[in-house]
Amino acid sequence: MEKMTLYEELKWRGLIQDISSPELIDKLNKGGLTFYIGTDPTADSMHIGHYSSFLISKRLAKHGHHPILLVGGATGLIGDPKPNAERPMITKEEVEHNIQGLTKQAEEIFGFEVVNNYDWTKDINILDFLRDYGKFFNINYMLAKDKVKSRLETGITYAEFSYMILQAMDFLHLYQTRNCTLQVAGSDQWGNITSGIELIRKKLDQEAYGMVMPLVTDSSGKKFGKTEGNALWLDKNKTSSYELYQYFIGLEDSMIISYLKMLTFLSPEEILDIEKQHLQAPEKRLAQKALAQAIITDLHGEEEYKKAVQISEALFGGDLTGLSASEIKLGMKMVPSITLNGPIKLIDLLVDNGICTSKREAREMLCSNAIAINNQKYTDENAIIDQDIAIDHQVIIIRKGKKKQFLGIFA
Ligand code: 383
Repeated sequence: MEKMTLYEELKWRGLIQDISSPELIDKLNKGGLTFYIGTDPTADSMHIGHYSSFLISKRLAKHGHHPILLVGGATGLIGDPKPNAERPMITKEEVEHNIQGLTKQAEEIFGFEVVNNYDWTKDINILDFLRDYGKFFNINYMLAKDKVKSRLETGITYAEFSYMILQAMDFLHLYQTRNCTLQVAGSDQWGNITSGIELIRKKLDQEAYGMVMPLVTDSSGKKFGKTEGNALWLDKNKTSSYELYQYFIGLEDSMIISYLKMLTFLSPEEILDIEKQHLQAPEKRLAQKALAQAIITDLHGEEEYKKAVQISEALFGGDLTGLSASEIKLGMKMVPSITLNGPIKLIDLLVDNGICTSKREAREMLCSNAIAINNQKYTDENAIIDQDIAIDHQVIIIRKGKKKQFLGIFA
C-alpha cells in the first residue's frame, strides 16, 4: 500500500467529520501546529468516549504537531449545554476534585501538557467580559447553533447559553499566548469551535482552524463504550482491564473493523490483514481480540492486558497462578459474590447460597463433575471448603457447569 498522508490516513480511519477550511489539510500534513482538545471536569475520570476523541491528539502528536490538553476548571462550573436538558450544577469542591483526577489521568495516559482554563478566566470581571467578548457575539448567531437551537423549546439558562463564549475565549487565549491555531474534538463540539474561530477572526483578523471527528457508535447508533447506561472508565479502579476486555470481546462483527481503524494505532496493512483473517473465521473473534489488546495495552500497559486475558481464561478453566485476590475481585465485579464466614461443607456451600436449588441437584452436579473450585473439580459433597484453599486466603471461584460463576469471599 502506498504511504498515505496524515490527512488521507485520518480520512481512511473515518476520523474526519468536518474541518473548518480546506487550508487545514496542507497544514496537517506538514506538521508543526500547536493544537488543543478540551474536556470538562464533570467526573473524576474520563471514559472511553473521551478516549476515542483524545486519541486524535496522539495521532497528531506522532505526526509532529504539539498537543495541549485543556481541563475546563472554568467551563466545568457552567456546563456545556446538552441537546435535551439543563445540566445540574456541581459544587466547586466537586469540580476541584475532578480536575485533580482528570489532570493526573491526562498526564499518565497521554503524557501531554495540561492547562486549566480557570487560570485565565477567574479574574475577568463582568463588565470587561461583556465589553471585550460579549460585544463580538451576535445573539442571532448564537441562537442558530445546534445545541442552543435544540433547547429553545425546553428552555436554556443564561449561564449555559453563555458557555460557547467561554470556550471561544479559551481558543483566543491559547491562540494569543501559545500560537495554538487548531482545536480538535468530537462532532458535538463543532458549534463551540467555530465560535472560537469567529472570535479570533473578529478580534485579531486572523485564521484559526477546527477539526471534529464523528461520534463512535454501534450499528444501532448507541454510543461506543456505554453498557446499560454505565460508562467504561479509563480509571482502572473504576473499570478493570478485565471488564474492558469482556466489553471489547463481545462487540458485534459488523463494526469491529471500523473500531480498529478509529481506536487503535495498528497500521492500515495490519488492519487489512486482520480483516481478511476475521472474515474467514469470524467465530474466532480475532478482530475483537486485536481491538482489546491494542486499547488495553495503550491505556494500561502490556501487563494489565495480559492479566485481563489471564483472568478471562482462568474464569473458563485456565490457570489461576499469579493472580491475587484483589485482582480477582476487581476482575469479577459482575460475578455474583457470596460471603463465607468460615469452613463449610461443600454441599452446604452450594445449597445455602443458592448455587444449587436442592441437595439433590447439588449431588447430581458433583457426581457429573460439574462443580469446580478454583478450577479444580470436586466430587465429594463432604469436602471442607476453608481459607486454606482460598487464593490469598480470601477468595474462591466456584464454577457450576460451563457458564455459571460465583465468587466466594471469606469474611
Ligand atoms: C471546554 C473548554 C474548551 C474546550 C473544550 C471544553 C470541553 C467541551 C466538552 N467536551 C466533552 C466533555 O468534556 O464538553 N465543551 O465531556 C467531550 N470531550 C471529548 C470530545 C467529545 C466531547 O471531552 O466529543 C468527547 O470527548 O471533544 O463531548 O476550551
